[in-house]
Amino acid sequence: MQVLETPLSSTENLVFHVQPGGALKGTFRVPGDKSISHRSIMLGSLAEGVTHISGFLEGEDSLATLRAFRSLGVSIEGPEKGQVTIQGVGMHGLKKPQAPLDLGNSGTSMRLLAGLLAGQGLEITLVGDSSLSGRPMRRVTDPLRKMGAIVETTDDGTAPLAIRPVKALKAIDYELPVASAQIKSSLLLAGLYADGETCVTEPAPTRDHTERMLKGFGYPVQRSGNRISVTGGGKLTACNIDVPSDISSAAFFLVGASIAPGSDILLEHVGINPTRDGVINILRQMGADIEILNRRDVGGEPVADLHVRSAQLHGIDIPEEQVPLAIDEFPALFVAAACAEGQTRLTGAEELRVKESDRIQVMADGLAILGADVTPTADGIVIQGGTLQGGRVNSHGDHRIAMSFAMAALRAQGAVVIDDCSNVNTSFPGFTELAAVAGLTIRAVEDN
Ligand code: SPQ
Repeated sequence: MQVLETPLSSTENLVFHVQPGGALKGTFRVPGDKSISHRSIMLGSLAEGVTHISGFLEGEDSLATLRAFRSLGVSIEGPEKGQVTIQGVGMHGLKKPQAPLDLGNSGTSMRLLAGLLAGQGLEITLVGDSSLSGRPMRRVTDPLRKMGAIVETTDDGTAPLAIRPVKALKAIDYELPVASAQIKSSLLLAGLYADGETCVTEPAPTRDHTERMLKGFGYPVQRSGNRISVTGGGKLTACNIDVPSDISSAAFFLVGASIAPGSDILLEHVGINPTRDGVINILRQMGADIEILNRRDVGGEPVADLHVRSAQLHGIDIPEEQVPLAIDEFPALFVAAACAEGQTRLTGAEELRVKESDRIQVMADGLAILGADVTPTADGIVIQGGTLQGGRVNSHGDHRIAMSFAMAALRAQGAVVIDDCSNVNTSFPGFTELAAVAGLTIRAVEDN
């Protein structure tokens, strides 16, 4: 199979060396929101007219989406300091790519594109790196088939995904088996091309960036409780998008500043969409000192500045309704729990096992190396707070695990060395530089 772009993630071992102790101080802006960046490229490409994006995340995941749309014939300028300009081709203007689309490490790109491309009448193959090629895809291909799409997986239900042309898609009424914004979004995007009204019911609220952005592009979206629907056959009108800072990237600093005595930071322009703010709610329940300042609305997304000062955290039973609202922040929250007084218990989070890594097991293994008392369970973890020592841990190529262990060093009694960190670039380019300015003593070393 010929792939046009060079592979998105490098194979060399990028190792983080983080010295123990320190405090976080200063005013910072973390990079743009990954989920919103993906969606801005997708909808901007299908819109009529020119879409300008500012604050676009120049990380490998959102760049994978951008390159995919270039390969689908869309003219996209940038990114240049977060600015991107898209000449929209309209709902039916995408062209057959010359080669499979390489989506690197990005689950969002693959699952949303499966839906968006299912009704284009084009033959397209989607491929990813070894981590993405191990993640479950039937969760989107099964309902897409019910809509009449032809989207094939491997026998294991994984990528590559082979999309074949079909004449038409039909609307379905689908109950999501898991709380997943990626499945919801994939079906809504396919629904734009379906005959009739596509309805998706979610078991619990999940991030609603797709719905908000569709409305921003002038496409009607109905919501009644947990049931969301779109009617096919409409059009998108180009608009300007200001991408807020990613709360999932801010989370490392929220945790770092909370656990490191003497810390005092201000994180500017952070997206605080209520379907993403679980990390703030959970940390506050643990006793964190987080002030939400200057709340405002930016292009349909709530944004604020977050002021964080260190505090003595205590363990809690994490309320299950917070789980989908903080799903990507648990690696960082586990570090907070390991530094808290008493026990923290997480349940209802089995989805963590099918992310870029098995985030329950990989975090449990790393925290145990650092001397924490952790017990992984099928759907969560139990963490007894205490003292952390230094040690060498492996992120298993998972960006969020790597950055979480970097913050753990703030409370460790020896240096923390983290293997396999190059995928930090998928969501947080410039992490080591920003973390160093904030007060972490961190070095990234290539070890071939
Ligand atoms: O894109 P990818 O690789 O799936 O990224 C992750 C992450 O940690 O960055 C998950 F591993 O975020 C997902 C998130 O977990 C991004 C996302 C979205 O933009 O719609 C939704 C969530 O996934 P899901 O499976 O719960 O819908």
